[in-house]
Amino acid sequence: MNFVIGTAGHIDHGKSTLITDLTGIDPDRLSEEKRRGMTIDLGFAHLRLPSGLEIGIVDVPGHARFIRNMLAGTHGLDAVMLVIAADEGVMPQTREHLEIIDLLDVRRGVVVLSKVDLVDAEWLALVTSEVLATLKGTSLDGAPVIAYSAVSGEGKAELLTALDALLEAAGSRPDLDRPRLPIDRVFTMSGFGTVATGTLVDGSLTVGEELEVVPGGRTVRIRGLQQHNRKVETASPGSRVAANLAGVEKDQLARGDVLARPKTLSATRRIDATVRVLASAPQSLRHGAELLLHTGTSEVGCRVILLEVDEIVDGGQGWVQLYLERPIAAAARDRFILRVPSPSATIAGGRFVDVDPRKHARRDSVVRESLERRAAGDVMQEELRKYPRGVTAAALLKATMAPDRDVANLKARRIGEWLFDPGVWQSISERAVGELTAYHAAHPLRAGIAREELRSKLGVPPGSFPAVLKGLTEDGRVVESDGSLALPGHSVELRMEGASGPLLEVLGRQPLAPPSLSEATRESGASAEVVRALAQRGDIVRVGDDIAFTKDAYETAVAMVREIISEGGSITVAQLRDRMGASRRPVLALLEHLDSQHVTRRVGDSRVLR
Ligand SMILES: Nc1nc2c(ncn2[C@@H]2O[C@H](COP(=O)(O)OP(=O)(O)O)[C@@H](O)[C@H]2O)c(=O)[nH]1
Ligand SMILES: [Mg+2]
Repeated sequence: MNFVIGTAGHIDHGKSTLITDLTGIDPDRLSEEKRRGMTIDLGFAHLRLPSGLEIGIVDVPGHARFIRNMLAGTHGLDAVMLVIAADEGVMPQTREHLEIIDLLDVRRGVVVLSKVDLVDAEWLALVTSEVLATLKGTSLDGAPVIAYSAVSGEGKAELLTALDALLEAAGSRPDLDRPRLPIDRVFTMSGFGTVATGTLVDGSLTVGEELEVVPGGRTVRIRGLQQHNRKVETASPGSRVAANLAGVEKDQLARGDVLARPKTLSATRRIDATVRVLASAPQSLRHGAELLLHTGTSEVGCRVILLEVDEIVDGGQGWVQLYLERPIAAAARDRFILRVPSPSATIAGGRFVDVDPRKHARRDSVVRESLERRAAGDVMQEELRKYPRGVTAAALLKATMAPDRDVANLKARRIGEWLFDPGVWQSISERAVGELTAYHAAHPLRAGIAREELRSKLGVPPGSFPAVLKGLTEDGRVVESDGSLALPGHSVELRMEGASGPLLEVLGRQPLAPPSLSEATRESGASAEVVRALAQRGDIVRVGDDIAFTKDAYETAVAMVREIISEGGSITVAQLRDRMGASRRPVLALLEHLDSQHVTRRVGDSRVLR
């Protein structure tokens, strides 16, 4: 099992010292950090707990100016150590970090009351009660509070035992087989090239596999993997990972980018979310507010559309649509924080429910109900409803980041890889039947509508139309023959009685020397529909645009052709004309038609059999 824990707390309260004391690793790795004695960016270490469990540790800066770095380090934590110096007590970033932990819903943690060597028992009791009051109502309410000193060693053993107990209760991370590595650091190592690090979620990574950088779409390959400074072949979810990458330069990657399997994760600029405004927020959340959105390791400017109200006041909750300045990788259920850029302050946070939504009308109860169903866990069923022309299982998984098994549990009409919401499928079926009914009424002598014509009438894209047609056929709504589509009960023959007789009679008067088709239709009064229907049924054979034979005459003429060729080796237009007693036009048309049917082949002025 893999776990990652992080620090939180006000500057100078002893977070980095604690990490060094626990692990022997100084998390302040930048020279500027060493010079100023202050954490600026994230630091990383690892530790073996008394139980034998090996865990990753992320150390964050406490300074208010570096909150964005703290936020990048706090995503994906299994547990947090909130460090509060006993001599100073609760300070501004103690509160702000606690608020962020609460909004990100990190529910496991310990409070380390540090520097206890500097205070007496009376003061310690006072600070302890202040701390307990501060935790009240937050996700860390009830967390153990451990008095600790890096100088005397007091509390260290107790802290390690407490961490073991916390993680034992945590259980392993979900493995959806769709790994995401939100990058928190990129650097180059001589001899290796580009290395990206992060806390891996939702799946495993293996050396050699190809990944996509989201957003951007660049393809990279994993050349090597490390966990806690050791080479591994596979890294599993919930672990700190350093990935050595081929196919990318250091400056082509940045914190906030996410590595994922190709085509499994989308970048988005519009997100529906549920949001909670902090009770202590310095301002309410207003419709149209321009704020900073932090999620995973990324940070992006956004505009907040309040879907139900004009303002959410301190402590309130609501539905929002976020418009981002640029696309970021995001998945439904991911947590986020909203901050005011200046004066810098955290005001709200929440959870994404739809990372590929439409624009919504405000105060629309249908939208709200759909969001409520999504938030209640029906993410995939709700996602399916968004596709009025069907969607593939792969696309649904990408849009929701839900586990594969959710596909099997969907209420859906399934046709191969394609899925249709039951309501959507009913509407497609009804529209198809309506279109066919109308088409048969308008063209009673046609066998049916062309595939492409029905497709465009239904507005179904070429990609899913074969599936739609298969489903309609399976449901007994449509029958297909010779490339045209009809209602199962449709029959041309019944409606042809009376209409076809005169034309057949005109063509049959001198069957081997028929008049032109235009003359014959004029004389018989037959419509183009009748001609088409007769040809489709095989009662007449059209050998040219304006020439048709009755079925019997055509067969007789073909037999004559074969006979003449078998007697003399070949046939000319003149020979056949004499035999049929016809004019040149129908004879020439017939021979050309036989050429095109690969019955005969032209050699000079005569023809031979193929
Ligand atoms: N007396 C005493 N000083 C400490 C203790 N822990 C940290 N310090 C000092 O407090 C200062 C800030 O510590 P640091 O770990 O950098 O705090 P951070 O900003 O929270 O990471 C340093 O000068 C440390 O030596 C402790 O347990 N006792
Ligand atoms: Mg520090």
